[in-house]
Amino acid sequence: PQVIRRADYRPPDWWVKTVALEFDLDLSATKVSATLEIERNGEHDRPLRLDCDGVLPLTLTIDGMAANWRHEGDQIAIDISAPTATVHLTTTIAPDTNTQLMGLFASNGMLCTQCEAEGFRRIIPFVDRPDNMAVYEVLLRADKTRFPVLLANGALVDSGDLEDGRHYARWHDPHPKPSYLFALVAGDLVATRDHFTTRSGAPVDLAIYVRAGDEGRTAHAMQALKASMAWDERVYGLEYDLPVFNIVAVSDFNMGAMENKGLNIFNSRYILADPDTATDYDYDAIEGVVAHEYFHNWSGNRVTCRDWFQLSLKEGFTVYRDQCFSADMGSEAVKRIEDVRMLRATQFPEDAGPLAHPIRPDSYMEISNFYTSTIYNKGAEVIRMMATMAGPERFRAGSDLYFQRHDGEAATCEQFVRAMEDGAGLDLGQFRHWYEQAGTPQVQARLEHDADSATATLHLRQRFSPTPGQPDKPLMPIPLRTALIDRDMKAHRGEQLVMLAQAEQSVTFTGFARPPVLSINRGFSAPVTMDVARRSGDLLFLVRHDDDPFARYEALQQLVIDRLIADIGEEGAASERAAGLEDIVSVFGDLVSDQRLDDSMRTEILSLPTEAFLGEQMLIVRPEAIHSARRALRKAIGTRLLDQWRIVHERASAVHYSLSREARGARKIKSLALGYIASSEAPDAGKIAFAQFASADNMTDRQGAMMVLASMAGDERESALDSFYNRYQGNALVIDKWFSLQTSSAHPKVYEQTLELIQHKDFTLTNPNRVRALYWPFVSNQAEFHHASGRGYRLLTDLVLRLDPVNPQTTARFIAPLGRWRRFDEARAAMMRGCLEQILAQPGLSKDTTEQVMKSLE
Ligand code: HT7
Ligand code: ZN
Repeated sequence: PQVIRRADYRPPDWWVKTVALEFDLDLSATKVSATLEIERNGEHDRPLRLDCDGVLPLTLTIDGMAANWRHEGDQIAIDISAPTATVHLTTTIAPDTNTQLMGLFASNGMLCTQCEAEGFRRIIPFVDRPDNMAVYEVLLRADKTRFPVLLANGALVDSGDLEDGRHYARWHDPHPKPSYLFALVAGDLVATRDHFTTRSGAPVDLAIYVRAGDEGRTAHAMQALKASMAWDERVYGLEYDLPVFNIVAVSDFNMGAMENKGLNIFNSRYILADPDTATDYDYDAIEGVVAHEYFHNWSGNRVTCRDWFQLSLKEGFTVYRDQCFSADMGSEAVKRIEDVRMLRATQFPEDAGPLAHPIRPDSYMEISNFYTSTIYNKGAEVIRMMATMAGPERFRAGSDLYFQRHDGEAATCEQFVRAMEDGAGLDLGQFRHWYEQAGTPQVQARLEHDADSATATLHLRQRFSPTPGQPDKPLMPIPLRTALIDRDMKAHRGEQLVMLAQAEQSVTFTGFARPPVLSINRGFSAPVTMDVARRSGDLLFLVRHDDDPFARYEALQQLVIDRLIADIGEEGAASERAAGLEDIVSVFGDLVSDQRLDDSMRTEILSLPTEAFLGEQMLIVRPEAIHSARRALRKAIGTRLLDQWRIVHERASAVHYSLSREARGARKIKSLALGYIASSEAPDAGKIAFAQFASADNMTDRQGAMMVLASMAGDERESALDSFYNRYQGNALVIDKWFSLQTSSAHPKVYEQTLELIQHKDFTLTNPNRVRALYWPFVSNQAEFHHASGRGYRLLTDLVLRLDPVNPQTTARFIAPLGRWRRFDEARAAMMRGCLEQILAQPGLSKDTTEQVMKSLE
């Protein structure tokens, strides 16, 4: 496939200024016509080039005269002599055969679009690039019975009936936008409606459209939408700018949601919730995604991206904004822990592997492959660092200037950084390397104490590992929130922001007669790995006394990681390891009843790192050893603290269901306690888990119990799984959970069960949610996926080969796990490479999958 390079950016030769679209909608043959007002960009005689993917014009006129076109790669070229022209073209497309779910596609009898990044060219040939911003008017015609609801961007300007049981709706969006923000929906949908009045007094009609029967599950999404609108006004001074804001939920969708102007389209899993079918985690995800898409109205739509290399301009900034929103809506500390856990689970491995890329990449083959954790989550961390360096007021001044300067434009990351420099008064010269450089920086820290001068000197170093195409890297400025904690007072004199900008740097703090304890990278102020030289006992001290909740969490995680890595490598004397275990059990025991913690935070702190994360800490991952060491530690914590876990479980079980913070915390700790009770192998564990399952009046408790049962042997497991399935048959989102519960379990027969599930009548390759629900937990189940026989790799290869012709975008996301072959022993690495080679040899393999496989083999 052709490589597209950032350095080759040139503005388009022709601008499309206005677009009038007409659709005669039909599941199998939709007729599309487009009238484009175009304008030559500068002095040249180059043709108008329109991007096409699977569609060609059936008719084409220029200023009313039939015109010729020719193929040039993935484009058609049309010679035009005048400086401006009216181009009219027509085509016909078949939404019901569009299994890629890009462009116009059918989902459960409705029609909808997905145009980001390059889907619009599957609807009509067009200048399909984000720097072409045009005003759209859209006329939709369809059968009134099958498609009673007709929606597009902007506001409805006209509607009415036509002959033969058809009707029409005309929509106009006054805001110039790139084609990737175009959307239409047609279907038999019901709306939940509400209103919002902007700070300036403008009324906005809000609606969430779902299939009949789902309307009782939209209240939480609507609440989240109104809260997001108010938050963006309060925190960023940004108001909504159309009289309507529509959301539509669809079941077949490649990603989470899409921020089309005035018509957001959502994967139904990020809209539909009620206590019986959605967990607390689902509720939070809905709140976060609704906010994310709403915030795009400014960070993405009003100011969009010049080209797709700038994707993090809108995605990194918008993720940062939605993270802050969710922190404000709930617990800042818990949200930070969740976000860092996600970054470490997804972005750190990506940044350390063959698919590593900077947050502003230099090249790509298929842009869909760049909707990555690096662009989104590391992108958000880069914005967060600027916010940390500037402080809230100056950061807001920077963002105000950015929106003022670039409103209505297609901008670049460099323009964002410049606005931050000018508005926030930051010098971001060296900081720009964060945009250019892939890989996670490694920071070493050591605190040296000098009793004579009563000083503590912090010695810091930064290091980088090479990443593909970047063998050497420049130094980066790394903001480290730091505190030195007095051992007696168990307090510090204030936190400092230490900027590590050189390869090695030392900072001296005065007034420390005794060596203090170092608390560094508090709140995870920089997305780096820390290697801190510590005195024995320091981590335990931090777990008990650090006033930064993230640092407390981090200290216990580190203590556990150190312990497990030592166990896996059988490092140190057995007696030392036993003493280490005593420390962990004892601190867990204290934290189970620590009054300073709420239950939600308590659950975070007392959760063990995943097997995959432990693997990340090792040069060569040893799946079986990790699995047994972690299991043994869980068993020890479960057994030694069994009485306490029982008390916690009972206490939490007495709390009635509500969405209050306390009740949610109780549900969270309840299932954690249940998990430890099960790990203790207490004879009544199955009975307790089944009782939680059977008496649950909400999905959080039911799923929490089911997760524990799914890993157990015995009748309770089968009976709970059957009852879960029978209760929710027909509810696709809950049946997704039923699949995931089984493929993520630690049951000894999980592989065989997964094979059976692939044959289950409810499994289908055409629904991305279902594919991800079954396969993703299996692939993330380290001990199973990396089974020494290679059967896990073969199972995934089989999926890739079957799914690629159906949905290449979803397929390509499954390549990364095989691409990690360098981190495994020779036998596993050879099998993983063999699978990649087998995939690459498949005739007709998509561009998406080819790019990921080629890079993984390099
Ligand atoms: N901006 C949206 C991206 C998106 C997307 C990209 C490729 C293929 C399908 C897609 N659906 C949505 C999502 C977001 O970040 O808000
Ligand atoms: Zn986004």
